[in-house]
This record gives sequence, structure tokens and C-alpha cells, in this order.
Amino acid sequence: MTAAASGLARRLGDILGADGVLTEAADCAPFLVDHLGRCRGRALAVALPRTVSEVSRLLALCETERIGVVPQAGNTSYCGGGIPDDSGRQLVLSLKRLNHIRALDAGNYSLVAEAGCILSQVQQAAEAAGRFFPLSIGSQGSCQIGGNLSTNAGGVNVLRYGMMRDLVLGLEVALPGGRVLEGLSTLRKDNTGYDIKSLFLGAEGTLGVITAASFKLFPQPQVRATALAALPDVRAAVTLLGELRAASGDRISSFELIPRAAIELTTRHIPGVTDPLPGGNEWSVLCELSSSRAAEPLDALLEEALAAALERGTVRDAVLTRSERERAALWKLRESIPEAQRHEGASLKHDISLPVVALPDFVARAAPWISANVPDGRLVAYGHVGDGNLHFNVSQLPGADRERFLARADGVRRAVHDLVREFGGSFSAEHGIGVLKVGELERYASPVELELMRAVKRAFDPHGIMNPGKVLRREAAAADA
Ligand code: 2HG
Ligand code: ZN
Repeated sequence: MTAAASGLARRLGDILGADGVLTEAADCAPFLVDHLGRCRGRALAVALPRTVSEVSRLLALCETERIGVVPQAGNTSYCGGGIPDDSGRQLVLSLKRLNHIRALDAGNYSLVAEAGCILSQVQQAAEAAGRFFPLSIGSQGSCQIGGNLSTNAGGVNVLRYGMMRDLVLGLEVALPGGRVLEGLSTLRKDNTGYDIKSLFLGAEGTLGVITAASFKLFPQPQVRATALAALPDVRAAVTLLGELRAASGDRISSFELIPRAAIELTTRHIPGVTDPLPGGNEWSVLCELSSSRAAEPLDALLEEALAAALERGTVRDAVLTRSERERAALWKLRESIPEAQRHEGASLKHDISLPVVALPDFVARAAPWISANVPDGRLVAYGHVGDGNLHFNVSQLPGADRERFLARADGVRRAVHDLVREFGGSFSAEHGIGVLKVGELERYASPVELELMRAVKRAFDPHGIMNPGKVLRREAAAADA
């Protein structure tokens, strides 16, 4: 360690205590690489504060010393937002010890959680009080609330409950320089000027460090009906979504598209996953209805709606789950697609969203392009079709050369994202920008949007110490941090 680094570690130790600063290479290593192994960096140290006051004092010190601070929560992100650059001059600020549920008010349907709480911990706290916290994503056993807030996470319940942004009532944020925005309101209505908290949601730690948030809770679902339906094409998925919304009185909480390729990958790589509808169907959807009214006959309703869809030809085959075990098996098939893709080899990932009605035409244009231009890859397009969000991923074919396949990434990304734009969509639906999509934001955001984003960044973080180079490229004046 250089003299400057050890001096800083000592001053951080004064704020955080001896066990609050990691400097040994082996201790820091897990914080310096993302879970997909796509982004790696180096750091001066890793700080592990326990309180908002420690975070605030740390940010005051880092602003004075012009040290870049990289907030990191569960480190499950897809775009490298929580990984430092390779200069070795930035500080990783892990939120993992800020992990308390501070308050839960069942009567007010609200909960206050610190940023380092694991998502499943928040879900369980709500459930123990007879309430429901609806954010649900594959990594919920390890991702943390601060990261979910900072990337405005989505997942499988967005159709009914919205994204993370829609669940937030208030935020506590430590700002560069050390001030703290104390905004843990649990009010449903509060129109007092600009909605400042909104700017931190999806900002990926570039404006300040979210240390806690107050959330809406909902009544616990009491009944669920879950089915897998095989479909002739993506257009049928959009049609079925409309039919089910109408037939169920809008009880749909999840509507997930699963292509045949994903069923093949999960049954091949994930122990215990089987295909509930063998028959080589090109597309399926996992649909789930739910209600907080126990007496609601959702199974019968879903069965009837799917039978009618079968008659009309929207659906080719369907299976309803008859037990919690069968339901869990279906969800396992869906949730383990990313893991199965990893076992299969490299993949090119595109987290895109489109108006739901545009999805069929988009896939009809984009899928043949992939077949013609990526001979060593296979399209695995799946995801939250009810929200218009597809993970338009391409998996390396078995036996293909990994490096040659990955060398196609830039060209494929350009073709996919340009087509997404042509269809009025977004190149970043729920995984954020991080460091990997900074160039994409520059290409697809309008000059006015970029100018406003840069102005916001300067207003909140004039010295550019907050997660430098993420979301927006560093400005020359802030190049030191
Ligand atoms: C999902 O919906 C996640 O499973 C991960 O957002 C998507 O790995 C992916 O591309
Ligand atoms: Zn997803």
C-alpha cells in the first residue's frame, strides 16, 4: 500500500472502526469483480459503514480528498455499476452492514429498510406482518435493496405492482460532502415541490448514497393460479395477455415469455427442471393470477380462459399447476434461465423494452437477423412480456469458439438496439446503465436529456466523486475522482 493509501485507510478507520475498512487484497477481492465476471477493478480500500452517520462522514472525507466512491450493494448487477475502475484510486463503499428493517407499520402498509437489507429479508419481514412486498427477482436471496433502488429493479411482478420506483415512498440519502437528505416519509400524497427522491432511483449511486428507504406494502395474496401455456408465436402471447386481463378482471400478476431454447437449456443444465409441456413448442408463457381475497376461484377462472384460448387457437396446449410444489417447479424453470445460459457458455445480453403490441413485429424482424448474422449463436429471448421487456439474449452454441462469438458483441448490440429504437423501445429496461452502457446512453438519449442529466450530476456532485464514469462519462473537471 502507498503512504497516501495507508493514510487514507487510517482516517477511514477513525470513522468506521478497525473492522470497517478492508485493505488486504484477499479481503477486497470479492468486491472488485461483478457476479458475471464481466467487470473487474481495483480499489484503495473497501469501506463497511454501519450507520448513515458513518456514510456521511466518509463522504465528507472523500469529497475533501477528491476520492471517487463506488457504492456497492449485493453486487448482482448486470452492467458493472458497483465495480470500481482499474485506477486503484477509488473506494468501494459496501452497504452490507446497513442491513436493518427500521420500522414496519402494518396499519399504514409501510416499511422502512436500510440499503443493505437483502431483498428476501424485506419480503419476509412484510410477510411476518401479514403484508406483501411485491418486488420479486431471480437474485432476491442475495441482491440488496440499495442496488434495487439504484437500478430501479423490475422483475416478475411489475405488471401488477410496478417497478421499484413505484414502491418507494421516501428515501434517506447521504450526499457528497456529507449532508444527509432525510426523506423517509411514509405519506402517500406529498406534492411539495420537485420530487427530489425520484432522481436517486435509477441513478446507480452517481448522485449520492441511498442509505434507507420507506416502501409501500400491500395485502398478502391469498390465492394464486399458475399455468404454462404453449403458443404458436409471440403475437399469440400479446393476444393471450389481453384476453386474460379481460377474463380475470385484471388479476394477472406475472406473464413471462419462455422460448423453446430456454426450456432446452434449463432442462439440460439445471437439476430437477423438467418440461411440463413436451412437444417442441416454440414459445410458452408462464402466467399467474393472484388475489388477496381467499374466496376467489382463480384456478377455475384461468382454466376457463385458457380453454377458450385453446378453442380460438391462441393457445396450443396448457398445464395448470395443482400444488405449491408444481407451482415452484414452473417458477424454477423460469428463474433458472440466466443460470442455464451461463452453463451453456457465453451470451450476448440485451435488456430491451418495447410497447407490448410492438413485440411480435420486433421479434419477427430481429430473430431472422440473429440467425443470419450469428451462425455460432442461438436466440434465447425471454422475460417479462407483460411489461414489454424481453431479455433478447443470444447464447453461444455448444462447441463454438468463445472469443470469436464474443467478438460479435458490438455488431449485434448495434443491430438490436437500433432496431429497438426504430420500434420506439428502450435499450435498458431493468438492468441499468452501469459502465457497460454509457456509450449506448450517449447514442440513444436526446441531446436535451443528456444535457439535463449532466446538469443534475453537477448540481448534486460538483466534484464528481460519486461513482465516477457510471451512467455518464466523467467530465474533464472531475477527472481526478
Ligand atoms: C431475469 O429476468 C433477469 O431473469 C436476468 O432479469 C436476465 O440474465 C438475463 O439476461
Ligand atoms: Zn428480468
